[in-house]
Formats: sequence, structure tokens, C-alpha cells
Amino acid sequence: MSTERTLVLIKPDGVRRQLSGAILARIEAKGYVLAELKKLSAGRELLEQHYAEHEGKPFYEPLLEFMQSGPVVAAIFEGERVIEGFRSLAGVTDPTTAAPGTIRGDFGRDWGLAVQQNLVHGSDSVESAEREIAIWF
Ligand code: RTP
Ligand code: MG
Repeated sequence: MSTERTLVLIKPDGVRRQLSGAILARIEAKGYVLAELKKLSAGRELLEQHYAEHEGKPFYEPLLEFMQSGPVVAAIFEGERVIEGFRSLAGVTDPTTAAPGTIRGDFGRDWGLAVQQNLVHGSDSVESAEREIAIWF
């Protein structure tokens, strides 16, 4: 009844650092089911749709550039409360303060760059998940 789907992205920093397998393994180990998986280079148009809510913010342009700096891995994971569960596993946005034990806390840090390179994205609501899945898959 409460089974959900969420969109997970491994951002270009995670792919570049060869952490894709380690990140996917953590999500599976928590018990969520991998439903779809692909690696692709995201174009500006796709990213404009994905990040529409952030248009006009100071980090918007650096974010779009960063997300085009290399391939990303896109995945759909399924499970009860997977949206909330994955965001908890990912940790807070800033990898410097993300708790140890989270993906961002364990693998991320501040690199002094224009945008926070924080390894992963996860949808933040059922509505966002369905919208984002339609964009990426
Ligand atoms: P995400 O959407 O990627 O899962 O991350 P989030 O909800 O934790 O963060 P959000 O506020 O939606 O921001 C989207 C992404 O933009 C970059 N960001 N940089 N001040 C900054 O430098 C800044 N703020 C946001 C991050 O990559 C963040 O994940
Ligand atoms: Mg977000």
C-alpha cells in the first residue's frame, strides 16, 4: 500500500570517483529494491527540467555546469517509505556536516568549489519522485 518509488542520481563527482557501486550497494543493503538503472550524460535541457525549482538561485548555473561535467548514474529504487529512507541515508545537503554513516558524510567533503558536490540526489516527495522519474526514464 505505501510502497514508493524514488529517483536516485549519482552525480558526476560520485561517478568520477568510482563510488557508484559502493553507493548502490548501501541502498540495496538497507533493503530497497533497484528497479531501473542507467548511466548517461545529462544535457542542459533535461537538467533545467529537473532543477526547475532552483532557477534563479545563486547556485543554479554552477549546479547545471557541475551536473554536465561528466556522466551520471540514474536509478529508481522501490520500497516502503523509500523517499524518506534514501534521504536519511544520503545525509544533509552539505557533505561537511552530513553525519558519519551517511553517503554524503562518509564520502563527501567541501572542495572549495562554486557548488556543493554532494555525490547523490534523491527525490523529496511522492510528487517530485513521479515528476523526476518521468524526466529521467
Ligand atoms: P538533492 O536535490 O540533490 O537531493 O539535494 P538536496 O535536496 O539536499 O539539496 P537542494 O536544496 O535540492 O539543492 C540541490 C543541489 O544543489 C546544490 N546546492 N549547492 N549553496 C550551495 O552551494 C548549494 N546549495 C545547493 C547541491 O548539489 C544540492 O544537492
Ligand atoms: Mg533537492
